[in-house]
Amino acid sequence: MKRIVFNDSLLQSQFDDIGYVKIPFLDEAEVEELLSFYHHNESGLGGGYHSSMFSKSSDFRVKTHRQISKIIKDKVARVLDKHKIVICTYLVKDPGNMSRVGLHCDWSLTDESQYQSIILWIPLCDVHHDNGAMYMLDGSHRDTNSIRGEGIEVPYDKIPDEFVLQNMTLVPVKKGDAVIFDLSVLHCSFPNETLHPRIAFNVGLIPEEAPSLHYYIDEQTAQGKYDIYKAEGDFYFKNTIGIRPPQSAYLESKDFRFDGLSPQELMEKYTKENV
Ligand SMILES: O=C(O)CCC(=O)C(=O)O
Repeated sequence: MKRIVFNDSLLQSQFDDIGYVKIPFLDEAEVEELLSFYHHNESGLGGGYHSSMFSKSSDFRVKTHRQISKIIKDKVARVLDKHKIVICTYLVKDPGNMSRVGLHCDWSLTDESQYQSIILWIPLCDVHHDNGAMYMLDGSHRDTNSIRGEGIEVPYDKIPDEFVLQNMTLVPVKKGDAVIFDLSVLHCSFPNETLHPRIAFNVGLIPEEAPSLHYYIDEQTAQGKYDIYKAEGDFYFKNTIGIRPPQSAYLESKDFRFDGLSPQELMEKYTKENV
């Protein structure tokens, strides 16, 4: 059995059941401080959907991480049972059709055969379907693949919108409230159809005692394997997504096995009349 995530047993049982919870988190002043930081620091990104994790400026990535961590860390310690912050990033949906986020699970941040990787996702404005609230597939953390990472295909993005709209849960969120989810829950969000950017941020977390890992595949990876890098300290700030991390962080390569349901099996299992 995996170790507990939440200090509160009711939250833990909801999290175990559907893979996520929604709770009040930031106060008004903290929301304003994070918005002001975002507006006063240049990420070099814009248009559609953009995450500060993809900023070419390592300085911006570090500053963002430090600013968000400073504001959330005490609350994280109250809500979660001894977890450490791996990376904090802004997630912005500019108005328009290019801001869709397809159906996916997030990268594993540690060895998920032993620990859970989780995300805290907090919007800095109220969110609903029209400006990019998330849809979650309740319980899907039990059925998706556990080895996820850079260059590793998550095959669920071809699942049609009708399936999402009919079988997944829309999670509207008030500004400053948090959705905390297991990274293996399937989720997505539709384009921002309003006139205002939707600014949110997320924070990746793992248990304090868990190793921080980055899984990676590219054409240099041996056939049928995936490469594992140690992602401690400033790994996500010194290295750029899309470029193989340095040899100094390399740990080992293992056989890759897709251990989740196929998209077809998943749709059959989670179509409401079959649940
Ligand atoms: O910000 C969004 O709309 C999607 C967020 C997301 O997919 C994530 O945090 O993994």
